[in-house]
Amino acid sequence: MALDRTTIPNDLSAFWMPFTANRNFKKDPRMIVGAKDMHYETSDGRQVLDGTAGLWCCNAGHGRPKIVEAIQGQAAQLDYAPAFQLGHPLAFELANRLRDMAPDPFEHVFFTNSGSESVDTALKIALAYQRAKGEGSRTRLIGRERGYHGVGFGGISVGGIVNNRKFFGTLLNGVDHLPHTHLPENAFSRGQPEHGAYLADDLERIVALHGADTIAAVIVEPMAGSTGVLLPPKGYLEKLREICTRHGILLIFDEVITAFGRLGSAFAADHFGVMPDLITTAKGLTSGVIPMGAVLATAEIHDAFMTGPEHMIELFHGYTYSGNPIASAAAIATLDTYREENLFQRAADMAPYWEEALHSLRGLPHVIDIRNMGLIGAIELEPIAGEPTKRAYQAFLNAYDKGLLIRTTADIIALSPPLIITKDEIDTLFSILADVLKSLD
Ligand code: PXG
Repeated sequence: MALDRTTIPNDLSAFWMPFTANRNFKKDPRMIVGAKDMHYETSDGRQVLDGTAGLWCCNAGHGRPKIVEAIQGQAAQLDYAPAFQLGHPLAFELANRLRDMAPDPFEHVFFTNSGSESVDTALKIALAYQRAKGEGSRTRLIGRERGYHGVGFGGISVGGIVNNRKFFGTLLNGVDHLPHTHLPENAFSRGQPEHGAYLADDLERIVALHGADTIAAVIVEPMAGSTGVLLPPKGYLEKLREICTRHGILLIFDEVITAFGRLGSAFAADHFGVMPDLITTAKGLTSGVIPMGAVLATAEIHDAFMTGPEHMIELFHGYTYSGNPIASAAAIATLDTYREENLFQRAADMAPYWEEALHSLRGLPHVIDIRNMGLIGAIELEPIAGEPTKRAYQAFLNAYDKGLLIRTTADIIALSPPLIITKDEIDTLFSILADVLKSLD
């Protein structure tokens, strides 16, 4: 008998939901039962405009025919093949496609199943690379306050979101953090803020403290998403790159959110014109449809491993589902969709309209900052005294009731719609949001 996929089970207790107020949710569940293009369909038959591309991932929108067909076809052709010591054509084709799409220095691709795994993979490659080069004393990893790099032990160690770290013991040894880039004087910036390039100089302090020869890599989100959209100040990433290069430290861009068109180009590295040594991706790689991630590496890094006897495994790392056939098929179809519909350029073309509409919320109650870049926006609200996060959470619930999906983190509303959003839909989104803001306590 086919499962009924649209009615709500009468027992919600077994599923321990991720990053969710479980008890609260289960008293009053919000169930999604369908999705098409820019909209979700709820179990009570409502259409909800997707203002967040799911969780920053459904960049091509929902239910896109080419992706659906690719998954269906691949499931019938080859569902799974062992990922170690065997291959299947699509994983190689996908890697080639990513290499061709990536900035020049990136010639190799390591497949994972999520952003968290991409981060762990990149950190491990960085450590093993330093060792392969004869620089085994470089074992420290540097992250940044307010950084989000997923939820593996590597990611939460270099990450800087306090609640994601403090419950979980002592984490990785030998990690230090740069300061975050949120400066009050940059409030209501449009695009990259003016002030704060100097914050990258803190890396010199860390180098002086520990010695460059103990540091393997620095990892940052070129645009910090999860913490509530913090944009890199002008000149900041360039400075970070220069300091890393000068000290033989690898620079990792965590592009799990920024890759695949979010900023109007394939990668943030392209957008900012700053080249890291490793790039982590996931989310938009398959438009969120199937779990998959990828780490992009330069030839220099990859080739450092290709020494020794040829029958030997060069990197002792990988996942059962690295380059999974159905995920590969979904990713290729996703990249085809991006290309055929010119979605990255579309995002770039739509960005000025998006920026105007977003900043029109300035002056509404509780709004203390608005930030944007590409098809990303953030509205920071004044927290209710003594009750942080409550006001934004109310906004989330209220928006959902009014037919709009937004994300909130602390008292910041984050927006990141699918790249297919139209001007009319942008207008609808901000008119609902304006009503929501006016209705808040
Ligand atoms: N790095 C970055 C920069 C991310 O944004 C991850 C790694 C981890 O990816 P996985 O696939 O393991 O979840 C992320 C994930 C939000 C939100 O609302 C952001 C993420 C995930 C869920 C919610 O901001 N980012």
